[in-house]
Parts: sequence; C-alpha cells; structure tokens
Amino acid sequence: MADRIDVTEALKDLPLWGAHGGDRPAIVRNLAFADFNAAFGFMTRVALLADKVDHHPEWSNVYNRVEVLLTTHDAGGVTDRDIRMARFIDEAAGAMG
Ligand code: HBI
Repeated sequence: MADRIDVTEALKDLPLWGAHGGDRPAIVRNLAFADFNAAFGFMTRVALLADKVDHHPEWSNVYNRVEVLLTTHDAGGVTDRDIRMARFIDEAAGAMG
C-alpha cells in the first residue's frame, strides 16, 4: 500500500494542480483543449496509462474541457501514484497543445 502524502506537500511540484476541497484528500486540475477531439484524445492517452498502471482518475468532460481529480482510494488520500499520474497528465496535456 502506497503511503499517504500531505496534499500541500504533493502540490509543491505540481504548480498546475490544486487541492480538492471536498471530503477526502485529492488533487485537481481543470484543463481546456482546442476542441472535443483534442480533449477526448487526451483522455484516451491517460486512460491507456491508467489501465496499464492500475490507477484511475476521477474525471469529467464537457466539450473541450476536462476536470481531473486524483486520489488513491486504497490509501484514502494522495500518494505517489497520484503525483506520477499528475506528471503524466501534464505532459500529455502539453503535447496536445
Ligand atoms: N485508482 N485512483 C485509484 N485508486 C486506487 O486505489 C485504485 C485505482 N485503480 C485500481 C485499483 N485501485 C485496484 O488496485 C483495486 O484496488 C481496485
């Protein structure tokens, strides 16, 4: 089981992410793409990685926007798995333009 990390600590190296204000520790990022095709292409890339590493985002998509929430259910909070997924998401989003 991955160890929980304090959200403030986790966000130190993730300037594009914020703290989830809800009932459980999580990090969030709101993304906007050129159009739906780009947004869904981004989600497809992340989905393939999520399945490969068995760690899945909680997310929603409206047209060109994607809201992503990362937390580790098994640990009840943010872990290194979420940080690594956030870094991948930042790279994937950057590559989508
Ligand atoms: N995704 N975000 C997240 N957190 C988990 O704990 C998790 C997951 N995907 C699959 C998964 N755990 C499996 O290891 C089982 O625990 C469901």
